[in-house]
Amino acid sequence: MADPIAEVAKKHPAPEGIVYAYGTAGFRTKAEVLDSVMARCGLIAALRSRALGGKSIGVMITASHNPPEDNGVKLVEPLGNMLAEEWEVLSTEMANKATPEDVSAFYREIAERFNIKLSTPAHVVIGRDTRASGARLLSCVLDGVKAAGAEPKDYGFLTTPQLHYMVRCLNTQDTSDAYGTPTEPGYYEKFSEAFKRALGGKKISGSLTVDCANGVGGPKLTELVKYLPPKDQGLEIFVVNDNVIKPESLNVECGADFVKTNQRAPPSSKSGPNDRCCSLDGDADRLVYYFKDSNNMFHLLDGDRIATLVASFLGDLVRHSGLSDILKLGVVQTAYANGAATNYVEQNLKLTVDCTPTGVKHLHHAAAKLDIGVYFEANGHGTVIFSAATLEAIAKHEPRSPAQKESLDVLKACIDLINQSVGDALSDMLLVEVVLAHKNWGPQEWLATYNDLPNRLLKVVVSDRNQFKTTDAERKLVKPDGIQKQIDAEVQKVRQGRSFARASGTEDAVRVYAEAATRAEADDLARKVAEIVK
Ligand code: 16G
Ligand code: ZN
Repeated sequence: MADPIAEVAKKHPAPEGIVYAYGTAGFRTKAEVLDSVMARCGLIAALRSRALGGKSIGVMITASHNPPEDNGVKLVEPLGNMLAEEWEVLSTEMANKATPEDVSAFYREIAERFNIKLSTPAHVVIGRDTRASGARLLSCVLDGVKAAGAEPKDYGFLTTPQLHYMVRCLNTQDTSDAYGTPTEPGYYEKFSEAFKRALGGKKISGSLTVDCANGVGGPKLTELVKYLPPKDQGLEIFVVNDNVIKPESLNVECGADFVKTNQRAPPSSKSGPNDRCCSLDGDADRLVYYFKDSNNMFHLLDGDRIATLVASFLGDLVRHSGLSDILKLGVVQTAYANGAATNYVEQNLKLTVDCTPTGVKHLHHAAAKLDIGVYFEANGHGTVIFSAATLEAIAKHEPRSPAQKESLDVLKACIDLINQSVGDALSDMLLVEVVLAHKNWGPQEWLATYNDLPNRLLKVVVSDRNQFKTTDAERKLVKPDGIQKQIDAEVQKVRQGRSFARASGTEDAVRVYAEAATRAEADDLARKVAEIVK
């Protein structure tokens, strides 16, 4: 009898000489060499579903902010979390098997190792961004899923957070933790309804221009807007850079990564002084805000700013609801967070700050240990998570005054407004708008909360980035020997200096970050540290 696993591996052979790795954001590389990886991810997803008794596992086909010719894939756990680490390793091993027979043997080996009965029903849920290669890669995933005898559910185009949402909804349906209706209208209804409640009758001043990176966020935001309150009672949104008909324009001169990296608005931007603007990335899981002041100066309000804004607001709500004795709020950042942001959270907001290595899963893990964990990377990835005990305490809490009730109602609405399955640029954006409306702030007031230290990020090409080993949440190098000492010596020479170097998880390079009291000192420090690691 034919072996369907070997057959599908034969249909999508692995190109020779390429070593694949399931990295911080799944597999990601040039789309033309991903067919075999996609088919094998279909197999792994089916096995993972079976290992969890048939729960739905997500497969998202996207390369986020990467150029249009790239693509990638990541797997999503039943509640919307990132794939368990052990299964990342299995995925890598599967992707690198040489022959169809090796693939088939490894498939059976995994089943044996985890006591998986291959006759158990399996469910795999798939979404993709708008890249030209998406349709072909989807068919490869479907081939893998079907070869494994699993049932695929293809949602077509979705943002990454929408796919996470669908997975969580499907797995919680008909339980007391039901997250929502696993459909696109279900998603828009849930978040727009929470947005209305969270606004609590407050007015939003001015409009918001949203740059969608010419990616999947564009059409999805246009759809979401239809569910939001009419603009005179809610928010006027202008959707720009939403051309998904021309996939070669994805992330080109626009999007959150462009704005954060270049520290400037997309060249196509026509916004005027003090107009609120924000940018999504190619799969709408990153968000940054910005504006031009009356002198035409550009100001970025990045992930650090979103974290501080949201933490200050949620902290106030917890206090004003009468919950501050029992609920502790904390902020989780990475070493890339601006020192001024860290300082502001500790000194002004009087909240704890944890620092973790780069990558959503590390921040998420640390935030999950808090009652209310606000986590954002400076690049705009992030969300807020509430522990089960926190949700219960909030649900049970009896307000002692109308003012407490009002705060409690807004707090509850915010919980519903924040996508609990993963960081979501669309939901984060609505949350920022709610906070600004309650504080009656424009971008200027938001910016005025603290002054960023000038900083510089450099990419250094080295002969072997794997030599660079870090400790202390990537803030110190332990290898190569002696380098950290030299970095420390340079840091000492500038005012308010801080610098670190780490191997990138997504590119073949070492990244150097430096900040200091002045632009000249920050630039100089970055250059010196780059020289040291070179
Ligand atoms: C991945 C991570 C992102 C991180 C980036 C760092 C996820 C979903 N994505 O894109 O959070 O900021 O890698 O890239 O975790 P780097 O290692 O090249 O600096
Ligand atoms: Zn992304």
